[in-house]
Amino acid sequence: MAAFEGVDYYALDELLNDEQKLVRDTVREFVTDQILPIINEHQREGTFPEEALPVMGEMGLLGANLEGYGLPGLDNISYGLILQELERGDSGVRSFVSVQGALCMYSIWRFGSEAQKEQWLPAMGSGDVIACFGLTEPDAGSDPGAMRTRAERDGDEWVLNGVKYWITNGNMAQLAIVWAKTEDGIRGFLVPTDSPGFTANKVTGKYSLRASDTAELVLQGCRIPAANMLPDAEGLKGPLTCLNQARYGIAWGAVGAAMACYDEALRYAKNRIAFGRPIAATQLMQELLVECVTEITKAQLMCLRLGQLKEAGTVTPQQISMAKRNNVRMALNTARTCREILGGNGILDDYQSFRHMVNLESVYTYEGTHQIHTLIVGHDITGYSAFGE
Ligand code: TGC
Ligand code: FAD
Repeated sequence: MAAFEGVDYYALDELLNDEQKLVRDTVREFVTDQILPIINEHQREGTFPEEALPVMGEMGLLGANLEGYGLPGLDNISYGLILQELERGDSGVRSFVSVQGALCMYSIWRFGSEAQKEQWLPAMGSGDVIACFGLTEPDAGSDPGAMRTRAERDGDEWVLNGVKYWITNGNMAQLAIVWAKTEDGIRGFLVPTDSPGFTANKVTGKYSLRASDTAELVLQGCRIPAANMLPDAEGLKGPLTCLNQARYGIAWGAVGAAMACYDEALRYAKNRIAFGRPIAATQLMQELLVECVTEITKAQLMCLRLGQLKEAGTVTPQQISMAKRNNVRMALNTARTCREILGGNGILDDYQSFRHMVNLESVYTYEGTHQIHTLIVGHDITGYSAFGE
């Protein structure tokens, strides 16, 4: 099969500079050569492709838009293109990079002390230390302010008690960033996973994001040094600020998943003969394909503009919510449509659309569900909050 060339109906490549195109093409090649050949095996086994990790570290894909501490400091459009290409491979691989870079490294980079930054950021950038981000709990997902995990000061230590659930990278991680309630409100804690009282358990039975490590974190009298609190994150605003980084990347990543499905369905439709001619020559299949390419193009435009606003430092969380909401729904719809174009073959793992489709069900739900992003934008445009009471 011919190599993947991307989807660029509006000549958007002309809006990218040479460095951005080089970054995009390098990651595209990495995904073609090193992720796609192994992804089905991991999908079947329910394992994260750890063999790709050292390469991702060497390539500078972890925390790629952060500066200092040996990190690449790329612009935000290059960063978005990296996530687009990774999710063209698999949402689980993009998830790993989002959690490591946008949630965990960013938490320390933005809210950590100088000593914390020096201790952790270079090792996280190279992939030598893997981290996870524990915000959600079994009974507090969309409403993280309802969390029950508590941290209490005991002399020179913090003692943490509680359960975090659905935590990406949680079993692989050497470091957990745990958000917990204290006497002074919600604070973030750096919890080495070999701390006494810390356990991670694998979440099993997933249909979706099978090539991603998902865990329950149990903190039972878990003791960490007092110096392990992030000094500059106070209240729910701390973790939510990190979520803005990750949601930005997901808006780009979803486009990559949709591009993979569309590319596959278009090639298939041109080659699949029914009633004596390619199904691509039928009006009904053309309608489906045109809908896909149009929606992908609109999402690409949204990403580029969002990237410009982020580069300018003026982007709002609500603008990011709009792009996460739109692009993930677009990708899920595109994956379903492409699966349909593949007919019966669409349910086989010889093809990618079904895997992307089931993965995107998780992406639709995590980092703020579709409904939560509707309410965030709804609040912004009307001035009325429709959350809760
Ligand atoms: P609310 O009263 O609206 O806000 C509390 C404080 O936070 C501030 N804030 C933000 N700050 C920065 N960025 C944002 N996006 C912010 N949204 C709100 C807000 O200004 C306020 O500040 P202050 O100073 O007044 O205290 O909060 P609420 O309790 O009403 O709840 C609403 C909210 C925002 C929590 C809800 O809309 C929401 O976003 N829920 C979704 C939770 C979520 O996204 N969880 C994700 C967990 S991590 C994950 O899923 C990783 S998946 C793996 C991968 O990424 O690949
Ligand atoms: P709930 O909050 O219980 O929502 C259930 C339904 O109710 C949803 O459809 C929701 O949209 C709707 N709903 C809720 N409130 C309202 C409302 N006010 N109005 C209208 N509808 C509403 N979390 C982490 O902290 N770290 C991670 O690394 C992480 N990784 C994840 C990986 C995977 C594979 C998955 C599936 C989840 C992950 N999460 C992670 C958790 C994720 O962020 C939550 O699942 C998500 O925020 C939704 O929370 P919930 O599952 O508790 O659903």
